[in-house]
Amino acid sequence: MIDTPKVCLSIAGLDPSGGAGIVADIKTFAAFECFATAVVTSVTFQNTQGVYGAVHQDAASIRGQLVPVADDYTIAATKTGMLPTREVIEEVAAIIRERGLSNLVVDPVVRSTSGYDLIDDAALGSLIENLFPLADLITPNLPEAERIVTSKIRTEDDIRGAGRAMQSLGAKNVLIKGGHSIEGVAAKVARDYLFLGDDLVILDADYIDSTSTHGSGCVLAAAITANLALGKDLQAAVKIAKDFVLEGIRTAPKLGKGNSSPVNVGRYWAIGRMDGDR
Ligand code: PXL
Repeated sequence: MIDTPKVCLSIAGLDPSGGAGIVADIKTFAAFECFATAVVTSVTFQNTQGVYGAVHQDAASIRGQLVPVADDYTIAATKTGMLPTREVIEEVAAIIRERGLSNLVVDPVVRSTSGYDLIDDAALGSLIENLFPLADLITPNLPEAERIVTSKIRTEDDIRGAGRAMQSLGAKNVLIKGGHSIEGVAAKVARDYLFLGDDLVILDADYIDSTSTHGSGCVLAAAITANLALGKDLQAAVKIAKDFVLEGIRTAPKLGKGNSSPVNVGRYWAIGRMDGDR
């Protein structure tokens, strides 16, 4: 008998080139042997060379996609990624509240690596107001954290201030990613800061100098989501996810002609290395 898998839900944008967004999330859920479900918030036009446009969904589309899935399955954990408009955010938040969806990871996607704005200012305010209080974890990178707290982050003191500021905006726990460009942190260290309630856990790994990082934020948040679905606590889930992304950058297949090549998302190390010899 095959065990019933944990169902994970991604509410995110479609990157048809497969590096980021829901395609990356689905592959990541599958890598951890979770059952992937997905609600599309925006259809983007992109490849490894750039982002060329997007057609956003409206509230009726979000509700139309999400409610039948929530009616039918027990959703063990949910991740949100690109939520392009205030309308989409308000509907997503309303349904999460109505359905009591727990184990919620909010990746506050603001702009693509190539500099395309994936969300407008009104939407960012709504994301903070409506989704931060529902999230078990938010996962901003440095530019996202700067835009959320509206100040520059240069030092570890700034990071601490930003993490606590985001908690006071309603986020219970905050993971600020990408401390390798912070003053006083060695350039070879990829340092992330996990604000876990009143605690701060510093997570260090070797920094890999690579452009094959397209989708790394999506994969990290999706891997955390999958591990929460599997019953891991937040700190353990973040550590496993960080290992998974680093391995994904290290073994990236260098696909595409552009500068933003996707990370590798594979079952091999998710299951094989973390859980022994299954
Ligand atoms: O990595 C941020 C991101 C999230 N979601 C979608 C994206 C991107 C970046 O390009 O396209 C759909």
